[in-house]
Amino acid sequence: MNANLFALFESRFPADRTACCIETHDGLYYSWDDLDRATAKLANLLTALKLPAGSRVAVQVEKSPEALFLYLATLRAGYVYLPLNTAYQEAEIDYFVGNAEPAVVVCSSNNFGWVSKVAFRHGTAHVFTLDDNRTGSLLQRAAVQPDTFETVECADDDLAAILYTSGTTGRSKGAMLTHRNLASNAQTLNEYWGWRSDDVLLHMLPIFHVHGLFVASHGALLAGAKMIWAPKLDMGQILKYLPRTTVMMGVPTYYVRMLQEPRFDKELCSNMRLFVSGSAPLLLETFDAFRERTGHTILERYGMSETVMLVSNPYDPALGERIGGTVGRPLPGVSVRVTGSEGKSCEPGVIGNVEVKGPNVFKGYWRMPEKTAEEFTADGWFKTGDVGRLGGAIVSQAGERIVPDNYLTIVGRSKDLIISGGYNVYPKEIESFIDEMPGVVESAVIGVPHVDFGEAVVAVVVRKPGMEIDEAGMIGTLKGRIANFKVPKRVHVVDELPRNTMGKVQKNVLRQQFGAL
Ligand code: MLC
Ligand code: AMP
Repeated sequence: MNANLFALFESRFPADRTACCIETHDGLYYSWDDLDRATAKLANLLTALKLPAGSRVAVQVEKSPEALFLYLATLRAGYVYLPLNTAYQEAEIDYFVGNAEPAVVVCSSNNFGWVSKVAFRHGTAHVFTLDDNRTGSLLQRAAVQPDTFETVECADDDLAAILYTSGTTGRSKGAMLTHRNLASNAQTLNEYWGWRSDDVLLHMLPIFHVHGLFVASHGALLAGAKMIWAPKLDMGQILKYLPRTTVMMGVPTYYVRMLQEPRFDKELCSNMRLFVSGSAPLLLETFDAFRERTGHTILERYGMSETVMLVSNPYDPALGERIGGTVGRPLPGVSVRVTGSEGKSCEPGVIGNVEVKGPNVFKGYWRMPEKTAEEFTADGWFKTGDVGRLGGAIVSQAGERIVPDNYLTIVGRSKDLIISGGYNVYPKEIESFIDEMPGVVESAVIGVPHVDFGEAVVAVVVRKPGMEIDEAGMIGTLKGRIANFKVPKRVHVVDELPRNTMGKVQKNVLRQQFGAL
């Protein structure tokens, strides 16, 4: 059997291919036939380029149905998709392109000048443009291609995508996901979340990360269900489309913002069957307030780029309750354990390192065999870098709630990572940019609580004697160099950083001191 993920989607297309597959915020309708033809044309174009087997197709474009079709066409043609956050700037793109050596780069026409220079410098053979208004050289070239294509045969273990995920110490690592990783997870979620062909997904997430590209899109594609496609989080569009929607997914910021909108109420959600939250911790107060306002219980789940989805609160009440503050139970086929410092499994309720196994766990980091080996235990479990417990109790203002032993609660991370509005920021990377700036001796970047983004990035900087550091100036300079969500919201200047006896910067002390924005 062909293990190509696209072949799985194809096998589930609805019988009526004239039915709507994607409706856009600007009033366009794409049928399943349109998806089939557009992906065939794009797959024919990629094939005509005679790329070597396993070639990477790196894509940094605004969200559009055509961008999704490019992803699907890359799968269909048997190549490897490499999505890139639209906020990334030249230094970041330079690293990804240099590391992944894609044969094809697709960018928006506004960025063609600098992206093509970077790509050609690293030996990329083909650079195309794709804009979110159905224009660009990619579509021009694809337009003359045939609109049928026989999906390429793939093996389970063939690469489908590489997702860059930042490293705690060095540079970003490319997590290699296979067709089997993605297909097994999509099939599991299809059943576990009760996807139906008459579902309508309000798709508002970006499509360059696991949540929007895989979890949301795959869910609808596998169910043969329709998507309403919006470019970004927009309350006006939520108010407009929610009455026609049955499923919505978001990072916690989405739910925080929905609760801030007075017109967001029970009535608006009367057609909904499922709200999913993930990518960052959902505060219990948001979970409770959402239930109070809408009568709906948000389903929180947990995953990562290296593994797609791992753990989820149940959809079906027969399987258990959705417990706020927890991320639920290991998905069918996924094993989760929590281990202590000697690698032994912890007793229920005891906090330790979260380790996982399953068909969804990635193949390794792109061209980093040593790093890959370090992230797995001797007995083959992947170390998530998250810290949590199975069972135990959730304590809130309402009192203490005992949690069943098969429910996981994430309580922190062993990796020095900030999650801001669902995007990961690695302090080390920001510190290295700041440390190169004039007048700086050293810096420490921390995450502090933020009502909208969950956590916000804050920098604490030691200046050279006699030098001035201007907060606004430093923030302005960083905005020109790194993705905007990584730029500190505040910069505090100090004479020295607090250190422990080992000489390690005490970030907990800084978080206490500079915790308020
Ligand atoms: C935008 N800004 C942010 C930010 N997003 N700052 C910190 N953190 C963020 N996440 C800043 C911009 O720099 C800008 O600053 C200002 O906010 C307005 O920008 P915007 O683009 O208009 O913001 P907005 O549209 O409101 O975006 C916020 C958001 C977005 C939360 C909707 O960040 C978002 O869609 N996040 C989703 C991320 C996601 O999909 N994560 C999934 C990862 S997968 P200035 O100063 O320039 O004005 C994963 C695995 C798993 O983790 O388990 O799912
Ligand atoms: P990424 O590397 O972008 O894939 O981010 C994965 C990380 O996001 C995980 O390792 C967790 O730290 C975090 N994460 C994802 N979902 C949740 C959740 N529901 N609660 C807490 N953290 C989460």
